[in-house]
Amino acid sequence: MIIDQLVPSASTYAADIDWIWELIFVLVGFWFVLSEGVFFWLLWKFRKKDGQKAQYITGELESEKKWITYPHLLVLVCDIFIVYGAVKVWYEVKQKLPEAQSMVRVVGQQWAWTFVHAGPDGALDTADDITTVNELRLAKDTLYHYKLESKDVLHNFSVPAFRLKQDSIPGREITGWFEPTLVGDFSVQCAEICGIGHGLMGARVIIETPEAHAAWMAANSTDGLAEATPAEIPSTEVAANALAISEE
Ligand SMILES: [Cu+2]
Repeated sequence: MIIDQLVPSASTYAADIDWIWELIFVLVGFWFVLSEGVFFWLLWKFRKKDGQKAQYITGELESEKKWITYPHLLVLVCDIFIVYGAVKVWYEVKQKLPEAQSMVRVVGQQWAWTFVHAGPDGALDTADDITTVNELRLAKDTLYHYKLESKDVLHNFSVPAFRLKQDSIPGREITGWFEPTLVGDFSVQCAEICGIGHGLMGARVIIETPEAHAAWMAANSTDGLAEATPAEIPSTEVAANALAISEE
């Protein structure tokens, strides 16, 4: 409600993340405004007055302590709602791994993102994979698994429009998922300080209709190139080719 006014929500779980964010915002916001309001009202009400000596209160009497105890209990009740909502959303987004329709490998390095698209066969590490730099191409309404890696230091694959933020860790392959729901061009960022070029480590995610995406795959997959040159293409040449494609 509040967030998608500012950042478009372009994945199936964006609304779940927004919901828990807004629940926390409303509950914490209510107590913040109330407590700050009472605080400044008390400062004003009991301000220094001529001829009136300040009282020393230890706060040990029941009649004084209740001003802390009762609000504290009410805040704890709010915590139950937040914990319940957080576990529910975490389970839906991070614990569940719905079946993939396609795959993409995401590799962070100082300071760029490399995306290996599965290509027409939907599987990684096959001849028809398409490699691009700083440009992730996806089809709308397709469930992707991503395999997130890092070549050097900690990075963080952040796609605000998906409400996705995941650390990439050298030596590990982290699997997650997303399903784009909106055709468009959205930003990808690195959300983990990773060196002097961290701020330049931006990329784009381009979500197309399944038809347009299939046409892009057909035009760029090495299968198409293999048809033109039946000899096996060395992998370095494939990557160089993909780079040229991404720069077009
Ligand atoms: Cu980075």
